[in-house]
Amino acid sequence: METRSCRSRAHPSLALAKYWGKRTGGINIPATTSVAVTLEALTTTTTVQVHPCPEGARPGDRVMLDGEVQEARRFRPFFEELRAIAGVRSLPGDSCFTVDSMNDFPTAAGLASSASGFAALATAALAALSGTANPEEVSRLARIGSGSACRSVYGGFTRWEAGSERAVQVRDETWWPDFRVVVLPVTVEAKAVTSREGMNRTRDTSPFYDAWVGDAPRLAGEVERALEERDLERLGTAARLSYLRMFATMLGAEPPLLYWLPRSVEIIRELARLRSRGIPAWETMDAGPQVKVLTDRIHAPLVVETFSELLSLPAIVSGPGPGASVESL
Ligand code: 2P0
Repeated sequence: METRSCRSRAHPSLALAKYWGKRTGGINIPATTSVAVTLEALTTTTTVQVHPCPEGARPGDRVMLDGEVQEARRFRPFFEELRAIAGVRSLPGDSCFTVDSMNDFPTAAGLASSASGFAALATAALAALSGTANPEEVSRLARIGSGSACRSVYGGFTRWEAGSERAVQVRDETWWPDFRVVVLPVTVEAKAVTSREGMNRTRDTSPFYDAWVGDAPRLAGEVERALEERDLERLGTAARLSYLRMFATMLGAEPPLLYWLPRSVEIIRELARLRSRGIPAWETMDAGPQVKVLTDRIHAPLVVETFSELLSLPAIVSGPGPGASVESL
């Protein structure tokens, strides 16, 4: 076979209602329904080459991320699934994959780099193999690499139902043009405990886990209704409950998980003061110390200005962005 290559782009998926916990009996099958926004201002660009496997080196796939070779084990289930899809479709599944991926933002620090990373990888790999990338198939494949990646395949606002193998789009990126997320990076350091390990530890040891899972559908429904109404206060209030309950559950794990830094807490407290003055700004956080603020186009500059001195990197302001796409084939 000849070598074929494809370049793709994808953006991270920021959960407004959180995915935290996996069901057993599948790979990355979520225990909670998550609802998310795809962030235009952060981008992963990935090139995949499909080529004959090198002699004596099976499976022979190679992944570079921001110029560094990645541990093969993390990618094995993904490539196994990709080869299975290729087999079913009579595509050249005995080939090997060489991946070169770049993020224009800090990797593995709680900015959802694995979401955009696997969405871009699944898009480019399927397009390189078959010439096209059907979003349903891409979303299912991306999930094998990293759960939240199945949401990044779609633009705008997305839902990934508990128990589901893929995400769906709720509203596209034109639905709420004034919606903004301000990302406040308080550190550039990679997190100490991966989301995967953290989720499993929480499920296996936190006495609060069942309550978290039981409450999650109601919060996801509330977030979706707020999106439908473009009601920022309702959305921000529900998103805060979702992330704080997620962290409450993590704090109950053994050993406990605490991703926050003092600066994260400083920002959370200052945002409460801004809201008491009528500024619409509600925070959410993920498996890392960075704070993301849900606000609107008019107030985003004030949020940036308020926190600029506390940050390790400049704040990033983002609107809802498009789904993963093929750049060149
Ligand atoms: C989310 N996070 O909904 C949640 C909220 C972090 C906190 O999805 O094990 O990298 O690959 O399925 O998707 C981060 O976890 O975890 C995540 P895996 P993933 O965005």
